Formats: sequence, structure tokens, C-alpha cells
Amino acid sequence: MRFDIVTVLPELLVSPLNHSILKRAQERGILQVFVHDLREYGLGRHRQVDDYPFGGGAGMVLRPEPLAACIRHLQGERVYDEVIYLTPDGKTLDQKLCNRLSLNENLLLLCGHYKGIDERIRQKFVTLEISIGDYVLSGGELAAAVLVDAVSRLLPGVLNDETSALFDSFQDGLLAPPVYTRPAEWEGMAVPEVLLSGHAKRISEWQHEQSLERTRLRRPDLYARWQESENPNI
Ligand code: 6GU
Repeated sequence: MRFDIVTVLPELLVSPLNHSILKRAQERGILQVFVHDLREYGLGRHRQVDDYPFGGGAGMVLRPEPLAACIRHLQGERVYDEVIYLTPDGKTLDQKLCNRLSLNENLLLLCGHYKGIDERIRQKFVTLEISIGDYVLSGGELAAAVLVDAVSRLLPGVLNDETSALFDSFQDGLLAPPVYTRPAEWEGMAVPEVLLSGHAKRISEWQHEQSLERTRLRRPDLYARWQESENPNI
């Protein structure tokens, strides 16, 4: 799977995408991430990419011409399944949307900065608008990094059996159960007996009960949905 990310702040994206699981996925050739500096498509000697908003108000808006030039250049090289604009007024990213996006081959991500991008770019090119939650970030870059991470870890071969995404919180519509490691007793606190029993069936039954109880207490909204459909993420 390939992501192309358009941004005025490429540095903000390089580090989060080049460590640990995402680094390994890229080394294995399962994942490709290319970050494109919008300024390379900027106007004039100063490579201008933004301007004041018509109608006034604080903050700058990304101009349409550099974005269009960059998008058209990239679209000339491959067909994108979606052109995604990261924006707080988009559809909220959840596990179900991550699952759906992970089935794509090529995604083009547009990061706004300052006040956002000219509305006409959204009308002309954008096929999907995504927010990562109900709070405001300074730009779409960290949201793009979140999206790439959440989607990439679902690709076949990125995680191994032990870390399989099948056991994630949310993947079955429930929160994950508590986890423990050595030592079996620490500062007077013991690991639940069943986890030391070696009895696979009893362990997975306990984990499922814990998942249900944790979800019921912490996320009654998810719990209600789970009861209705068993797996709301498919
Ligand atoms: Cl995608 N962008 C910005 N700027 N803020 C956000 C967001 C995106 N998602 C939540 N807040």
C-alpha cells in the first residue's frame, strides 16, 4: 500500500513514520510513504503557498494553484483510490474506517495548515474528508501520521502473530483486556491466577469477560453497539 502526503511541513511527518512497526513495514516493502513538500509547487520567487482569507479573519489559507499543481502531478503518475483531506470537519476516524482504508492500494493525503485549504480544492479533488477527533490541531500533519499508523498496522505481514491486529482494542468492537508481564508478584500485587495456569481456553474466556466488563464500564456507547451487532467494525 502506498501513501502520498502533501504538506507544508514535511519534517513533522518524517520521524513518526520511520520508527518501529512502520519502519519495518517499509523495509519489508509492504508499505510505501512519500512526503511531498507543497512549497516545491509554490508561486513565484518566494514559492508562495498561502494567502489571506477573502472576507477577512485571522490566519492564512493554502492557495489553490500549488495544491492543484501538486495533486495533478501525482495523479499523472498513478490512480488514487481516495484523495483525503485531513480536517476537523471531516468524518471521524474509527477502526471501521481504518479497516476499510487498509483495503486500498494508493491514498493521497492532503494536510491543511493555518486556517485550512481553499474550498475549491475540496470541491474539485477531495473524495474523502477525515478528522481524528473532536479537538483542533494546528494542522493536518499529526492527523495524517495517526491515519497512516492506524491503517498500516492492519496490512497483512506488518504485525506478527503475537501482536496481531485481531486482538486490538476496538477490532472486535470491544476494549482490550488488561495485560501483565513478569514478575508474577510485584509489590504485593499478584497477576491473576488464570493467566499463569497455561489453560488456553480458560485464559481466553477470562480475557473476553474482562473485555466485556471494561467496555461496559468505560465505554457504554461501544458496549451497546457491540450488544446489537457483535462486531460493528466489519
Ligand atoms: Cl484532521 N486536522 C486538524 N487541523 N485538527 C484536527 C483534525 C484534523 N482532526 C481532529 N482535529
